[in-house]
Amino acid sequence: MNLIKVLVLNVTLAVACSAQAIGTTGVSGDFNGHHYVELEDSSWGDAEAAAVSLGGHLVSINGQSENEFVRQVFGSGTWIGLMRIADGGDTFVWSSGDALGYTNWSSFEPNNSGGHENAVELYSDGTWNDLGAEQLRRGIVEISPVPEPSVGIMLVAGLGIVGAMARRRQKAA
Ligand SMILES: [Ca+2]
Ligand SMILES: [Ca+2]
Repeated sequence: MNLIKVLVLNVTLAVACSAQAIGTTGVSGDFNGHHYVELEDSSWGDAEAAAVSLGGHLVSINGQSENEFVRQVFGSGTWIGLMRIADGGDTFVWSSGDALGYTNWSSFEPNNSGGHENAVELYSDGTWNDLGAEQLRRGIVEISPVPEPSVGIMLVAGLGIVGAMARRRQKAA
């Protein structure tokens, strides 16, 4: 997890010579309880930094249905959260820290053309291509809901307090 953060930071620093706020396009959607927001064109590193500032990460596509949702709502020319962890390496990770399971590479991809294709974009057919992180694409942000204390937990805690008060009253009697 920390390693990923350091790597993301490295990519961010390498790509972002001048930090500038990346705006949103106004296109957004919801899938499986998660909220998705589209960013304006930027490098992959700037897009991931903007995603973090919005409380999420670039999208981690965890299955075919999520891939199809992203393709339909946001289309091609978009960054997803997948990144190559080392120049020339074969290992890709999600910037969110999600485990990499489902993949949907385009034919002959990832080809690492030129040796520095360390970021991943979505094609119009929903397949994936590794691409230089300095290229400009619309980042897709995935924001997971913040867990709230459940009613059940609050109820148990409340009963505990009532129980303690009852015991104290018994002792006093
Ligand atoms: Ca996801
Ligand atoms: Ca490629």
